[in-house]
Amino acid sequence: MKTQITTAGLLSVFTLTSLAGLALQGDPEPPALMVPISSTTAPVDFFGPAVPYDVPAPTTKEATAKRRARLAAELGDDVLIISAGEDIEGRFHAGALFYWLTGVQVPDAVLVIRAVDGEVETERLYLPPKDLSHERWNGPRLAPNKEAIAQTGIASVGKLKDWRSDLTGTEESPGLLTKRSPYIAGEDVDEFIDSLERKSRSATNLLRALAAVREEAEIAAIGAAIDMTQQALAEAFAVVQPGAWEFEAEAAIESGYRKRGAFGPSFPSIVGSGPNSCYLHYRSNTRQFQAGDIVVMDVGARYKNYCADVTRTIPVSGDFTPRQLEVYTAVWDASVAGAATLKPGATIRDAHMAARGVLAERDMDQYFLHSVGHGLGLFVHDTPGNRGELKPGMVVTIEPGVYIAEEELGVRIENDWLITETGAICLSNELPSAPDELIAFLQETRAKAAQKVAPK
Ligand SMILES: [Mn+2]
Repeated sequence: MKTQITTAGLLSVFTLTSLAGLALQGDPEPPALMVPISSTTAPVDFFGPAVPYDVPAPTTKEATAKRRARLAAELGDDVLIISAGEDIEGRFHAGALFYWLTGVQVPDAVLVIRAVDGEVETERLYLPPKDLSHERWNGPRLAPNKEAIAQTGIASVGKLKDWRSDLTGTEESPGLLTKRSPYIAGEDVDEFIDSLERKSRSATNLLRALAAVREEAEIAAIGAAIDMTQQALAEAFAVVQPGAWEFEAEAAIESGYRKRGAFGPSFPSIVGSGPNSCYLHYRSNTRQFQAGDIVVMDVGARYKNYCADVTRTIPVSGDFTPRQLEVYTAVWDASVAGAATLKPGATIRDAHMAARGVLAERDMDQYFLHSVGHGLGLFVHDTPGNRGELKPGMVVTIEPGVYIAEEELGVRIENDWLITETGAICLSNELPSAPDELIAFLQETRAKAAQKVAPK
């Protein structure tokens, strides 16, 4: 995406591809963004060296304080209990909604907020104790002390072992839990509340809805995740050749994220060639590419806790067969029709029906097996769902697909869109997806890669 978007900058964004140009139909003025984007990252460079991204952190203590205040307004007089989640394996990242509220990356940590009259009455972060032996093995970890209060801006911190007793209290000193229903999120807090036989409600949908209209810095982080995903896909384009393997393309993609500063993939990378192009969530990535195959790559980086989700489908041989082009063009036209519906007040379902209508005209709708898109941000599949109203500042994907198993021919095209006050702008349009532009870019990418490995 063009992250440097000003009113003038929008025009150049829209002229980049025909898909982005959609947002200008019947609209002589470039649409104003409700959320200005002021990131300083450069436009996507596909052929230069990989440079780590550095966009401002979206989850600062100032941002999380505002988010907790907005949450309290929704809680009224209720209590929210949310946990960071377990450190199961690999590199820990806290549950996205916990992190959104705290900016804290400590396994098992718990946040309790009690609201009164729609304002934060008590907020306390519970952390494991200072443990130098643990830190010797694993590195520094935030502990329950003044430093944690200063760093997080959360009014009070406690020891992890105390959060249950603080909630329930004793007969002499009543705890934080009121007779009203607490909102909860996280398995261990679920079990605890169950053990008290108190009624509770899941906090997940409430928090997702609160977070769905993204802040300026969140949009910049999503944009960076999308940009590095496009770059990583372009690098994989050069790897996809007859005789190479699906896992080699996967390795190029995930290396492409990491060397640019991403946490890693935001979901298991899908690289499905030939028959595997028709398995929607194929992820073993173990087949050897053959000339004439088509390959679906549905992938996305996670960066500063925000997700990208971009799909490109390319021919292994470097050009589509006539039949592949026919199907690809139908999916492309469906994606254009779907994206054209995006605007405040519309829904993903509207986009779905528009895309399905195009595929029905080509007699391909029976091969369209999933919804046309979803919200994107803290989660790969985020709010809004199919029927949630789109609002300026939301980010959604549009990803129609046609999967003809008997022909080993699956095609999916996925782009990410920011909803504006009057329509939407494409955040993933620097990596082409229109049929002609895609093939031209694929061939250019391979030619450049071949030059790099040519003997001197
Ligand atoms: Mn998707």
